[in-house]
Amino acid sequence: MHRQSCVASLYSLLVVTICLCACGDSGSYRLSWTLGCADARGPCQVVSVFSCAQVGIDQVQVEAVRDGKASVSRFPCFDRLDGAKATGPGLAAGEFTLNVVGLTPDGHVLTDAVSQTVTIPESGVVEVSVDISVAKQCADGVDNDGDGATDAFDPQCSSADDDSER
Ligand SMILES: [Ca+2]
Ligand SMILES: [Ca+2]
Repeated sequence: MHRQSCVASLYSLLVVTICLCACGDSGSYRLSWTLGCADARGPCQVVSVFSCAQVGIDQVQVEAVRDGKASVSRFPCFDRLDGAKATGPGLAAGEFTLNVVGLTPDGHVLTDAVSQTVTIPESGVVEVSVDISVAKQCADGVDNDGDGATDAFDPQCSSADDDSER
């Protein structure tokens, strides 16, 4: 009898613990991204790590801002399991502004921020998608034409604003 109730309480403790870890009581965002679809300068759909590497992006940084406070998360630009998608951290329910940028392999901000307002639910996720505009070819840290010279070192680049290494 005693053992049974002990097992029962252990079991309910386990259920509560699992629920605290897995259920949570906060929602988040589920973000998917494309690269340079809008201006037709990027690969648009991200199908591999190469889609990201060819425009110099290694990670996607998301800043979730509310009342001047920001929660910053970084995700791989292309995840082997998740692709060009990521689930954000637990956030309080309500309206947030998401500022999304692409980062270089050494963690510098490479792209202009794209901002989107979302309403985080009490639980579960709100689906969001953004199109990240890519950097100019002469400022993306990539040897775009494969001639061994990158950006300012490429004689074909007239300035950092030049969008062609060719
Ligand atoms: Ca380049
Ligand atoms: Ca080059």
